[in-house]
Amino acid sequence: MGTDAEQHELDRGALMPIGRVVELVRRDHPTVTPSSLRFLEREGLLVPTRTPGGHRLYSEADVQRILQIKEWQAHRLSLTDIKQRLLDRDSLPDPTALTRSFLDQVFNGSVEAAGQTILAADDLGVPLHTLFGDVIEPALIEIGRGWQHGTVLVAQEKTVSELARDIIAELSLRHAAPDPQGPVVVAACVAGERHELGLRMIVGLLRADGYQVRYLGADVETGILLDAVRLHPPAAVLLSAPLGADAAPLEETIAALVRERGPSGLPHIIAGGRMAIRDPQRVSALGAIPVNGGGLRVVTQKVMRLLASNPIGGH
Ligand code: B12
Repeated sequence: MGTDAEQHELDRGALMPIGRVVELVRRDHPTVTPSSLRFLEREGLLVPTRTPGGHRLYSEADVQRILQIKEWQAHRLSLTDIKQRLLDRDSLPDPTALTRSFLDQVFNGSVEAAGQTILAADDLGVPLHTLFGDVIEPALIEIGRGWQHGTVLVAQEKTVSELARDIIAELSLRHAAPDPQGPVVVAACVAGERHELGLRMIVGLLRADGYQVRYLGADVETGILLDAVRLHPPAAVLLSAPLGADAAPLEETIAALVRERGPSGLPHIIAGGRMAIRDPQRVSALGAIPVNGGGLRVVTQKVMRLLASNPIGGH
């Protein structure tokens, strides 16, 4: 769980000197030194840019690459295997092409092969937020468009969304790194909301970032959510709320949380989903923080920032 300043540094694509990179990588791999980075470079695994004066500068992609190499080394992969994996990864299609090949396989080939396409990209170290935000989310949006225009049957749409659900579940488990001291988050789609894949992916990214998430799934009645809140007092509750004239499920859920915890003991209540996109004012008026816009990656960053500022059990 990095600081805001670090995230900002990575977000704006700043190039970093070797000392800064060592500092960042050491958080997960304490034995890293400037000379071990220079070794990776001599082995041809890494090519930092150079200032006119010859100093090495590393991009965010370089840092991610180093983290990946270190992880593979921790799993005792040989340098030869690591080189091969990096070569395979470098020759992977970009996320847009991966989305295309995933959908082509679902429609014209086998569902299992489509799933393996994404899992293989994960094996090669494509970041989870890329697989979720740049591959799976666009695939689902495209399916929705096809369904709306009558070119995709409901049966096809369901096949893709069920497959996406399986993949998201598998990747979330692979990457979960819960910090036992870290904050607990309860997440659910309110009653009536069956679109759960967006929240499921956010949950996966939070788990990978150390959060302990109790995820309850789609269409969750208020009483069930309250039981989860009693069992695992959360620092935040994430709710997905549908669009529609009826705001009652969200309103009822928030009112029940207020009764349960009292206004001063309330966790952050963060609401996303269609209602937060179309009518954020209404979400605020109901007592939740609306989070919307910019796609999965941006939405998850916004949630993480809110969680980091949480007054209850924050970190
Ligand atoms: C798969 C799907 C379904 C599946 C859902 C399966 C599942 N397990 O989730 C099923 C078959 C159940 C379904 C049903 C329906 N669907 Co549907 N569905 C989709 C589809 C194709 C993909 C949804 C998806 O996962 N998208 C990808 C995720 C990542 O995006 P997302 O859900 O919008 O989430 C984003 C944000 O909202 C946010 N977010 C979501 N939850 C949360 C929670 C928090 C806390 C935060 C911070 C953020 C957040 O995170 C994401 C960031 O980008 C979309 C098409 C589309 N454009 O999305 C249609 C779509 C959403 N469905 C639609 C419709 C109309 C329906 C039905 C009414 C159809 C019907 N007549 O029965 C029902 C309603 C069911 C219900 N009661 O909820 C419309 C909605 C139109 C609108 N006005 O908003 C869409 C847009 C299709 C279309 N093009 O018209 N659907």
